[in-house]
Amino acid sequence: MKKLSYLISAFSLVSCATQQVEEKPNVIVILADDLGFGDVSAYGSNTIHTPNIDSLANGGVCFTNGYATSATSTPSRYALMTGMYPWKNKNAKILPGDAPLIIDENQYTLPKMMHGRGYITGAIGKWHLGMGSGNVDWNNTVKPGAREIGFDYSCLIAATNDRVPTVYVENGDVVGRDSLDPIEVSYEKNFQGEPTAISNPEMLKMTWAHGHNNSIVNGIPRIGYMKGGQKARWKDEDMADYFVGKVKNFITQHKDSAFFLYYGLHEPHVPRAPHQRFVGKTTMGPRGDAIMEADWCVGELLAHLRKEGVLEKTLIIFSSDNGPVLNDGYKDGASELVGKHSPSGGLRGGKYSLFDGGTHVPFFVYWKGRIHPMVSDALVCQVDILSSLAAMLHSDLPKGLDSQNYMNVFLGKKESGRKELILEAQGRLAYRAKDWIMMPPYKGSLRNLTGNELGNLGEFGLFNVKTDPAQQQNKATQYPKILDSLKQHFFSSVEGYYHGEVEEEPLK
Ligand code: NG6
Ligand code: CA
Repeated sequence: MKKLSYLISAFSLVSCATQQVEEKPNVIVILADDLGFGDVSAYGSNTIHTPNIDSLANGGVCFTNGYATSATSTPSRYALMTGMYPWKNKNAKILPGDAPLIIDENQYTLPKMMHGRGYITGAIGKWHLGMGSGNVDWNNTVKPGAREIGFDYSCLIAATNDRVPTVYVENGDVVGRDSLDPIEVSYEKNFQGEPTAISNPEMLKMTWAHGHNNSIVNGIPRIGYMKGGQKARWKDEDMADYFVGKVKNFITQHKDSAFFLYYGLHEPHVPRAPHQRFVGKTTMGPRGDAIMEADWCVGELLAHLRKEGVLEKTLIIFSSDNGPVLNDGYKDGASELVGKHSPSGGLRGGKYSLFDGGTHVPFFVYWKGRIHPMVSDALVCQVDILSSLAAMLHSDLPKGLDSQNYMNVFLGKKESGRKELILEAQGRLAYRAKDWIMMPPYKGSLRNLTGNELGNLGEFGLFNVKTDPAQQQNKATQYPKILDSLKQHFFSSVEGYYHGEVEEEPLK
């Protein structure tokens, strides 16, 4: 009898251990930058071919109603990292390259949660959540940063690829910094004698359309002024290879322990300067070619996981920080060459927009051998990644997060997702409940300099995005009861945060 119970408990120990191993996969979140719902062939577009990204969609759960919380990068990434709606933090808006970290060091975060469950955590690629605490000295270790919010390792660009400082920051240190050629950064004024797009247009290999006429780095004019750090400056054409190399190292180094990797692709954000290998791969010019480069990065990552024997132990989430844009401030032919391709996949608006094109993005969850491939129309959002992974890992969460657990939906085991979601576009808010989207009567320009429609309807908007995904028919007058019910839910959820009028953030 004793022997038997010993055997049983030994058996349950083993099965418990196996189960734990099974439920503790590596987790990789790949977040593309400005990649639209229509920019991947997985959703049926035949104007572009993204086989590697498609392999995640076709081998996993391909979400047709996947959302970022926000139509721009910083707020979107803030929600992913903290599990909080970004409009609750007034600093969560497009940050300059010298902005302080907007996540409080005491705040709960996705990497802290993963770390707490024994994961080695890494952040590679685009950051855009601020670094340091103001007046950053780029010639010394910059902190607080990724480490302080839970990442053991980081190799990042501080903001965007069009903003200074144009350097890589690895574990808080500028890679290749040189005390004899110190780096200085200003978003106010130029440093004496430094070339800008205005003073030295002959140095440019890419011209600007709006904004982007400050310091010139690698022949490309940027937002903001920078001096020094010549040896540390990145070459845009090599950025994809650089980060893919870091991603591979991270995986190889930590393949024997559970790891969590946040991989922020810089494509197809401006400036679009893909490596020569991708130039001309599409008929759409640099924007299309940059998407090919991003697809290649995903292929490299998958091949490396396979090579290291950890592909089947790795859960991969792929999405984009916000919707697409063609002319985002450089004359790179994106609008002229787009042809029949629809970056937003037919959704209205795009980046910066409160219309669906701003936040409705590609969204795939892949776990080889564990997820049955399927298409899901469940409403899912990046803000829920934190609570969902926490549930999978049996981690306790603090109260008050906006993040909710939809792990079964992410794994394709359940088909009903969120009931409601609040979306943000440069301070303006919209409300999605089931198939309806309600947009408050924001005034202001119809479009910004990019040409994207912003969603300032001047009256209440009510759209059924199931029957009318392009949001062409405002049903507000036809369905006053639905409108009222959505308004009620929305206004009670955003009390204290909704400001009828929003001062437009100029694109400069
Ligand atoms: C805008 C920039 C745009 C892009 C964006 C941030 C101008 C004229 N436009 O202000 O080019 O950098 O900020 O994009 O400067 S995001 O995807 O990181 O949110
Ligand atoms: Ca973006």
